[in-house]
Amino acid sequence: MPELELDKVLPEEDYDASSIEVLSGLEGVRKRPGMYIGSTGPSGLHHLVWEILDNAVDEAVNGYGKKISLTMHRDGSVSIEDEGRGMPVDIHPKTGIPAVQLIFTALHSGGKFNSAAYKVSGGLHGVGATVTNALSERVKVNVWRKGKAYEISFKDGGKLDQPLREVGDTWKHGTMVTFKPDATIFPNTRFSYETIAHRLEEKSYLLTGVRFILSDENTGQKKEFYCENGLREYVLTLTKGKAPLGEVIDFSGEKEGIRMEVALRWSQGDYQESIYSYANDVRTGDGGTHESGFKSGLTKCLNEWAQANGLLKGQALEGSDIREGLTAVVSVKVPEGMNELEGQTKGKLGTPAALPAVSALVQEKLPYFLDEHREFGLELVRKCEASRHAREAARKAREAVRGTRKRTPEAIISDKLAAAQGKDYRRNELFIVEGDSAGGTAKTGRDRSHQAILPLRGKPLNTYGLPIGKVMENVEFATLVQTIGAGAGEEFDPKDSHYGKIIIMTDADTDGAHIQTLLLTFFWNFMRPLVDQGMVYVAQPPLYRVYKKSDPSRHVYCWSEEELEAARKKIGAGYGINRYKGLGEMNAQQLAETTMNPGTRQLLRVVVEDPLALEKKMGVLMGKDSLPRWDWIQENVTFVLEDEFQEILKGEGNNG
Ligand code: 1YM
Repeated sequence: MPELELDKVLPEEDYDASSIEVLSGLEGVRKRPGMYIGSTGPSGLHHLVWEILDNAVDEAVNGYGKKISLTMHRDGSVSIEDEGRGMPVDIHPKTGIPAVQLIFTALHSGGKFNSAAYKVSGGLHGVGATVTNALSERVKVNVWRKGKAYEISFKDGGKLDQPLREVGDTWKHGTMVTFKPDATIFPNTRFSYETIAHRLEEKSYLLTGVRFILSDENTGQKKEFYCENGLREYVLTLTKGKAPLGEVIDFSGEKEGIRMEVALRWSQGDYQESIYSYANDVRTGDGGTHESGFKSGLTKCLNEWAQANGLLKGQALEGSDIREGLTAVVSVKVPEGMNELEGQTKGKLGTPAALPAVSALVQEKLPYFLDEHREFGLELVRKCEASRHAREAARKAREAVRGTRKRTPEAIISDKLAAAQGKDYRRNELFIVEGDSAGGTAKTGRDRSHQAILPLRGKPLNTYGLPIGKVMENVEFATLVQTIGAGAGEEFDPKDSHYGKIIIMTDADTDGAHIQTLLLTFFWNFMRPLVDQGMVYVAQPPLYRVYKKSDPSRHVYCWSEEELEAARKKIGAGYGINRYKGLGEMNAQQLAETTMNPGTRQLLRVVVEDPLALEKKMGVLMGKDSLPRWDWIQENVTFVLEDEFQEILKGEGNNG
């Protein structure tokens, strides 16, 4: 990645030339936005917010300001305001440029001229405000600092619009950044209230005592996130909808300058382990030394406690036996200089000292809790023992699943499957079709060289929280696993998939949406790499066909009310309308043309932007406990699939 070192880029005298160099840094971001924000999809778009938000959060972490407000405006811009010291406005001696301007125009300018403890923490690469500026149509910065109010603005990807000027006296202190994303960079510039709300909620758990206020001027929605009990409350929220075993346990400590906070809770009848870790308030999605330390400490502690209480009959408990049904949040604050984030997306903590530190903390604090809550401790050990037995049984089930990974001739797999003739697995597509009748139509309409059809009868099983052994007992899912041919659960390997695309095709009604949700729940929990690699799709059958009564060969398919309106106008007088309530109402040729043929169909690719938010919501929507689900339905009224699985409209073409 090209990093611009300010001192090299800006020679002392040559002011004009140097500003051009700086601009070319912004150009670099505009040319290859993916390198800085991951993608120009929704995830990348929201990065623009996170970069500015992280600066405001850093200021609050350092003890300046207790309130951060975020406002989504009508014109598509967003403002973020803090009550910190205000960004520095003094002139950088070498360049003659105000600090605030450099912060927004020079990559990696972050720590160059700051006085004290500013740390470049959040963000993909810590390039912060410059990236947001480079990818915005316009940016305005208001600074209230030392009794004066200032303003500076940029336009067209970071070009200076209005130079910094003093605009009056004030008692306020803080910073407000308003920006509007550049529509020539992002195909979709609309921010998601839900995504932002979730991020602010997450931050509020980590930053006890800071108030986050979100408002959306488009809808009038407003929400506040404020939390006094930190991680404890976080785990409480995460386990909502589960059947908890005991209370939330939390403890904290400090070792070798590393501040640590841990909260955890077990649930009954839940087979997943959900550990969320953070380093300096940034999510470490790939774990790292702090997470390893937590796991090793937990395993040692529970084995020792069980041993000391004469509870272990056979061999020691394995870590995975202990972590079954566990929800935990581990947060460490590592001093600057020790904070090593690894990996492409900086999602893994590498700091060696964090491992023994967290491990020791768990071994020090958890036994106290168990001694004081003996009943709970006994029950927990019993649960772990049960997990061990289940693990033995699951191993046997997995071995059975493993047998399905062989490339069996597909005819043997299921008499319901209409297999593809070609053996180019990357090109092959599997349509999972709601109902036998639509399945029959699809079989006729497909391109048999590379399209296979698997009809589904009725509603699939809700697999949320089930162990793989149970799922494999279900005929429909066993057939699906066999058909895909790549195993399931821990044994799943996408390389073995017989299909490059798995396409869910249901009626465009609520039953269809339910089936989609159940299938996606299965894919997410047992074939997650398929989702991660963008191999799962949802077919989009049209809702209407508008045709000329005098010449029905003149017709237009419509996927929305707007398209219907336009089609009516286009066909003109003497039109007729077919309304498709289900796949079954189309004939084979129509179904092929509108929904299956790669040249003419529309597909939605299933993309998960925020796995944490998804897990949480899936717990609410698919979990055992119906109360949180009721709450959710009350609050959200309509059931919208897009909320659970964020889908990006994906044009067909080069993604073979
Ligand atoms: C809505 C976004 O960016 N607030 C903000 C940023 C800074 C400061 C205060 C700040 C830091 C320091 C001194 C310091 C930044 N400063 C820098 C740089 N809100 C928002 N609030 N005075 C003010 O760390 O020494 C970068 S961001 F580079 F100057 F340190």
